[in-house]
Amino acid sequence: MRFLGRSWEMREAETTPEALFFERRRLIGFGAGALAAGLLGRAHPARAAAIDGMLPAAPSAAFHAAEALTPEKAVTGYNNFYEFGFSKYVQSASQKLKTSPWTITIDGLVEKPLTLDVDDLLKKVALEERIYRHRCVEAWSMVVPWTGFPLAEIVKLAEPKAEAKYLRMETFLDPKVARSQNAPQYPWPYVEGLTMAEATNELAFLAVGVFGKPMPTQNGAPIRLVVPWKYGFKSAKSIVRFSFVAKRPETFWEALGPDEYGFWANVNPKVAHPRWSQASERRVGPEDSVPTRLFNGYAEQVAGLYKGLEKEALFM
Ligand SMILES: Nc1nc2c(c(=O)[nH]1)N[C@H]1C(S)=C(S)[C@@H](COP(=O)(O)O)O[C@H]1N2
Ligand SMILES: [Mo]
Repeated sequence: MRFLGRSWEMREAETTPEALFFERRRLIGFGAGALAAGLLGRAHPARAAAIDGMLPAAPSAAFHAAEALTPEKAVTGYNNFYEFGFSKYVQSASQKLKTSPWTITIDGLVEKPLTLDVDDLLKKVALEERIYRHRCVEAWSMVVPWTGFPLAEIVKLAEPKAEAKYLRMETFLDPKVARSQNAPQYPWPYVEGLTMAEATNELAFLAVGVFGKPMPTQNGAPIRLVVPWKYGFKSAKSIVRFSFVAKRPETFWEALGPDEYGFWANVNPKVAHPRWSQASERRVGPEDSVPTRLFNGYAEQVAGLYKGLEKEALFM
């Protein structure tokens, strides 16, 4: 779906830096069969999900932003969700993903492995609305009211063993509904990871709604990560598995381009991406340029996580 004439679309063509990177990596095209499957797939009828009756959630007193919210149409109409295509306009293609029922597996080095539907997970947590800045590595940003619960709740439920050092998160894998997943040169499914200290930081959030409504598919329904001090690619969408592991997981983007999209990916205006500056960012909607802030303005909450790690590429 396009929002032709909107200011945030006028600024650029369909391809943006991350997408261009994808294109450069593309060695073989999509097979005709895969393309046909994508075109012929039909949207699933919506099924009543628990989240429908749980919104709107109370606004968080602690987590808000002084900035104006990004227009809802921009947040839900200008997305990165490469499973559904390399442009920003994946709203329509993503509707093929059936997001209810939705099974989530919590496994790995834990006392309490768990497989449950997202609806049952929602019964175990309290929802709140938090307004967070969202900064894509491509140097655009938004201010978004997410509804969800702390990622730390997953850690509490799972009771990780002492050997668990990282939390690995995995997006769904279904090439029949996600056209790009037919491209074998990419390391699908999308994987992201955090250290245990990051995963239990108060800012780390699992979002199930936005603007007081259930999460639209293109934003990562039914459940997606939001880690606002990191570049947007860390915030994996449509998660099906949380695994507690001993070794740092290799992430999707690290596997594709370790020199451009690293594991830590903390926002820093002083550390340029190899192909562009990160000093400022474009606020989608008003289209103004604002200075980028260290840790996206969340240094107070997260700077302490990185003491002793100064030798690592923390800002890539
Ligand atoms: N599974 C998955 N998660 C993903 C992505 C993706 O392509 N696939 N894109 C990431 C990137 S690059 C960004 S900037 C944000 C975009 O989130 P939004 O579309 O809700 O703004 O999602 C992140 N999570
Ligand atoms: Mo991004």
